[in-house]
Amino acid sequence: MNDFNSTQMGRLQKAPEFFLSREAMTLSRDDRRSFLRRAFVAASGVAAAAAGGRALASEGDPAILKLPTHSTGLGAPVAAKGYGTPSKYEENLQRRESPGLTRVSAASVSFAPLQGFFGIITPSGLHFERHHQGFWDIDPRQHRFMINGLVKTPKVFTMDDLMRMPCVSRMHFIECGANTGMEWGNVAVPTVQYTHGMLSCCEFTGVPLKWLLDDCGIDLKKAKYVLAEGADGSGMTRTINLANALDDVMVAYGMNGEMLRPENGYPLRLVVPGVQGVSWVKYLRRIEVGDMPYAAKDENLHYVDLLPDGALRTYTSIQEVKSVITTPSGGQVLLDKGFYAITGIAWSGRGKIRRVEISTDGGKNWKDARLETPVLDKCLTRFNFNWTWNGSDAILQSRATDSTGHIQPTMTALRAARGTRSTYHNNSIQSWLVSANGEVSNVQLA
Ligand SMILES: Nc1nc2c(c(=O)[nH]1)N[C@H]1C(S)=C(S)[C@@H](COP(=O)(O)O)O[C@H]1N2
Ligand SMILES: [Mo]
Repeated sequence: MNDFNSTQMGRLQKAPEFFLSREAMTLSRDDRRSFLRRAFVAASGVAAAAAGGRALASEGDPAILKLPTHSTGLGAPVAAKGYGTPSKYEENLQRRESPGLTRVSAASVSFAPLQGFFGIITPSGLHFERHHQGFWDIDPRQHRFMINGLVKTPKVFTMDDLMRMPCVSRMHFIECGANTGMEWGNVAVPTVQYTHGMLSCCEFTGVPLKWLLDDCGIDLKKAKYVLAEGADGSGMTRTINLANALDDVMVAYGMNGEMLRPENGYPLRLVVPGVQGVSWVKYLRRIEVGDMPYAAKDENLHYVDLLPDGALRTYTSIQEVKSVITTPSGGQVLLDKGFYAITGIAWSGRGKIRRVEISTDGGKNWKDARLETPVLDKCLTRFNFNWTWNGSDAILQSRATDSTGHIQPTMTALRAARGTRSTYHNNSIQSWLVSANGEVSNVQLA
């Protein structure tokens, strides 16, 4: 099953309204702008933008002068449910299925609302989803994990077996190889949620695969690859290089301090740092150690790049250096000229982010953004940049460089090398046009 159907996605261009609520769509244009101001202050951290706070006017601000009920009354004793939920004022912040993407039976995707995130950690309930055959909530007492193949002692582990072993916790990004796929064909989807939202970053907890392979007595003289297999019906099997398997790959049960969510592979998933999402096999039930690549279906047909001459590019799996500005980004509206904090995220499957540069003139001039800590291997890095908008058209771009020296290419450079027919592995520079009326849209530069 492919990650997208391009013709269906094409419709997105004509439906920029989907990210606005129904309420917003029925308001007049002026109302809509002020509505958006409120919506974005709440949902995406575009601060009461232009001024950065207002000087106290002589008549005062009723909102600060009046004592609200919450200052005089009794608050709720504890949250009603045993598990906390976000404020009702944040209900706009949701994962979304693309309205232009028809679900093919149970094969589906939901995109993470990157425009609303701070820092680098994706809240568990907003992690993107990609299911090739639907998702399950598997009873951990019934789940088994097996290691077989080129090992001295093949073993079957229960969740209890795994969870009493030594473990590690590490922060890593996961990105579907098809993330930003529509841009190849010049379909400028309207928001960063849809251009880059098959991306998330969490703290994962689990057992390094190497320790489990050692435990089973892996035959290091013969072993060259491992095969990872999921327990759902998607036939999700992936070949992983032994070098990765013995390095930072984890058999993980924890995500952001609690057990994995069902949609993200509960109770067990493979974490393959730096490698495209499809290799992060969910509902992990088996690792087989072998001496050849397994040539699984998704390694031959999908997640490979179609070159201009119609040939398929040799299979790749590392997610190359990439970045995107999340605010201001497509669909947002700047209300006034003046100061704005540009913010975004950068990542590389090869290591750390070394540098992020920002252009506000479509790539003519570049200036360094501030990288916020922590800056970790194969993890999102948050960047910020101070900008004063003069009120005329501006094209915002970010360009990341990683610790191996790789630099994000322009879309034009990437197309020159790889054509326009691919769906996968687009790590090019994203351009957001801020129009004089304040509206931000996705544009591709020639
Ligand atoms: N068992 C299983 N593992 C799977 C998949 C799946 O459908 N089944 N989808 C893969 C793909 S294509 C991606 S991008 C990631 C998505 O992980 P997420 O749903 O936790 O975001 O899981 C991968 N692992
Ligand atoms: Mo994917």
